[in-house]
Amino acid sequence: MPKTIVTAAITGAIHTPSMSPYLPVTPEEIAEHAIGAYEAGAAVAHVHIRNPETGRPSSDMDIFRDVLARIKSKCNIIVCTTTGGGLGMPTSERIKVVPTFNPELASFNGGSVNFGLFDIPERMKIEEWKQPWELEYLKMTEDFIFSNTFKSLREFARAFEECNTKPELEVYDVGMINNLLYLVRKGYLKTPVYLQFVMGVMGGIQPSVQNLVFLYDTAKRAFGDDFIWSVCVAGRAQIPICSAALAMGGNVRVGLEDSLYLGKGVLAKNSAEQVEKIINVARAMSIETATPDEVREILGLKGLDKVGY
Ligand code: KMH
Ligand code: ZN
Repeated sequence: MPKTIVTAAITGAIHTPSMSPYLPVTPEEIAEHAIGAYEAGAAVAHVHIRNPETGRPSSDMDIFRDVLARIKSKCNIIVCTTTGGGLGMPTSERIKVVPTFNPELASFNGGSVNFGLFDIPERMKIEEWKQPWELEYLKMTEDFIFSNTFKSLREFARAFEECNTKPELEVYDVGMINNLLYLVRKGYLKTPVYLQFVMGVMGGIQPSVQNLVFLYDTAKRAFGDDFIWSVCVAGRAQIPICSAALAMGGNVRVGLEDSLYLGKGVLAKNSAEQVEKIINVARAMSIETATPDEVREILGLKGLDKVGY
């Protein structure tokens, strides 16, 4: 049985500083959480960056450089840079991280979705907002399409190819598997593809074991044996659905990007705590987790000596 890939998504662009005091914001904090996730057993860190003063998702390449250098100076974790960026960022800003840093792995969003965060303020009952941008950022998503048109998918695929960056294909709903199959058939993406099933974003597929099996079966019909898959879950079903994925032979992603909690009513202090939790579940199932170098082998990555940071 191949070893399992554990990814930690460190800060993301869904949560805002008022939702948890533990959400990493500065380059130091983001790097420190990524290194902590590595020490806890994660082989991949999925990284977004934020404006260190306001905590707002950012596409500033100097901040990215700082974070990437800090992580690389301390460990050999694979960094999967985001090309999703922050909500409302133009695609031209989102892709820049790939040609600028030539990462080994980067997220590649598989289609458009009405990425709905507008319900979070009511659900979380936040009493005081630390930053003036937060509420508006969340509310505007009621009328916001996270745009990944076929034209931009083709352009993203070309940029990834030129930089020999492996795409981690984010699948927010089942139809996106067909978008990706189209890109493979046209020769824009190479197999084996690496799929990340993203469950629980409002506007996308909701987390359940049935839906996870549906995603897996659909991917199997599309790609045969030519795919590797992982799952991540926004919200409280993070650990339960990741546990189901482990039982199905899949790979898992946890981290504060997807859930701020460690358990009911308990905020996670960092992504490492969630990594530790899911690795304990894996151990209980006699599933071994892969080191960064083993994941490089599994995913066919070019290696840390070939990145541009
Ligand atoms: N920024 C979100 C809209 C990614 O990193 O590529 C989606 C996201 C995916 O976080
Ligand atoms: Zn992300």
